[in-house]
Amino acid sequence: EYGITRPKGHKVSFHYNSTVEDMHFGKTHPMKPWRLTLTKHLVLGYGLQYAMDTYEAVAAGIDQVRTFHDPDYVEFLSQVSPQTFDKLCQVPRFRNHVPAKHEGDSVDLGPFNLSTSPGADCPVFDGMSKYLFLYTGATLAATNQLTTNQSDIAINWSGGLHHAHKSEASGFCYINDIVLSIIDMLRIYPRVLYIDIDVHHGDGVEEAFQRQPRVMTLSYHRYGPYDDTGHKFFPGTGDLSDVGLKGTVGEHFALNVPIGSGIDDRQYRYLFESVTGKAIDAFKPSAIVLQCGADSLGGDRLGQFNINIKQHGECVNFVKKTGLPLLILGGGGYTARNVARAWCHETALATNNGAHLSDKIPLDLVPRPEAFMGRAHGDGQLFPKFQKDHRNECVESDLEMKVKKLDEELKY
Ligand code: ZLM
Ligand code: CA
Ligand code: ZN
Repeated sequence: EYGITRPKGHKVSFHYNSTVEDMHFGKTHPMKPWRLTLTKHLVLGYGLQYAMDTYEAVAAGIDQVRTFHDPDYVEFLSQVSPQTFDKLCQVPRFRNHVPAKHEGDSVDLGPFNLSTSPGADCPVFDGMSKYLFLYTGATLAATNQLTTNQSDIAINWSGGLHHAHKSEASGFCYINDIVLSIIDMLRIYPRVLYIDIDVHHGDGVEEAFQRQPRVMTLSYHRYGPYDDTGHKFFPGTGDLSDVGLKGTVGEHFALNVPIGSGIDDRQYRYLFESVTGKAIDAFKPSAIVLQCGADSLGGDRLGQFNINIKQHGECVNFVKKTGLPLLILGGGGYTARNVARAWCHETALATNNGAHLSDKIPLDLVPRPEAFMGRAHGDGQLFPKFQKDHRNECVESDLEMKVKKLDEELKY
């Protein structure tokens, strides 16, 4: 009825474990794993499970996580809970990792930038250890499907946590599943291109590969001296001039596309297709990792762009058209229903040769139809038009200048 087909010779695998849905970062913390429940409900409602192979994720092993992260940090993460936090903080080798206190810090930070204060970006919560190793396990299983040639596209919406550093949590991210995946891919693929359409700069991934010419990182993000509230937009890095670590072989293998607030569909498409197209031509990747953070959508609680779900999906389509092995990951996304809409649509694009799902959500087949009914919840539409709530700061001449600068960067 909804035109779900399984194209011959094109395999998509979907990696997930429902246990991640039950996690709570804190009462008003913006990161809501519940968005993954909504995504799953839409995916099942549209029958997309028949168009791909679904795999139940298992937790990553400690040794796998150590291929990038500091062993002390991994050990801490594997043992931490609200009950064990204070005790672990007394262990001398963990105490060494408490960050220096800065003036104006609103919360007390413990080792590795973790905290039990409810106001922290990276709180310690019940079941956290399980959650972290599960989303990482899902990304590594998805990666394995690609590297062993068993899937053409592999999806993990619970992954894509691009801010985590070697021995520090940052910006709602604890284990950098993306870095672990790319490290694994480098055993098989000569070159890996990482593309990041989350509204935040993919700083953790860029930093991890800043000396690695076999990995090119390309992030599109909100960037500017100050945001609406007079603060720097998180994490405050990713300027146009940031092109990898100067004086190392990694120089020229990081690209950043800083963007002002309120960018619209047409402008975003112009930037994305010009820069991504040129990057693919110049770098000739053997595989691509696409982080699809949905906080770049209009109406996001934390984002400041005005792009609609169809344009967000066009980025997936554009990358898919290369025909290269493709790992699709989630990331940010703080208006839960829209995250679910975008990721369901993108799951369909991955499986279905660019055919769009019906705008009418099959409410009779969705487990909790009320979640998508009524005016406040989008009137049963998959592609509601977002009201433009951010002033468009982007001017054409400036976008052209950025494309030109990045094009020159790609000539190295
Ligand atoms: N304070 N609660 C994107 C990561 C964005 C750093 C300012 C903490 C929040 C935010 C936390 C419940 C991805 C910063 C913020 C408040 C220092 C950020 C807890 C609201 C709350 O209500 C909140 C009390 C919290 C955090 C808002 N944090 C908004 N923006 C950013 C991190 C992650 O999407 O890229 C990938 C998943 N942090 O701006 C502060 C500077 C900590
Ligand atoms: Ca980004
Ligand atoms: Zn984000």
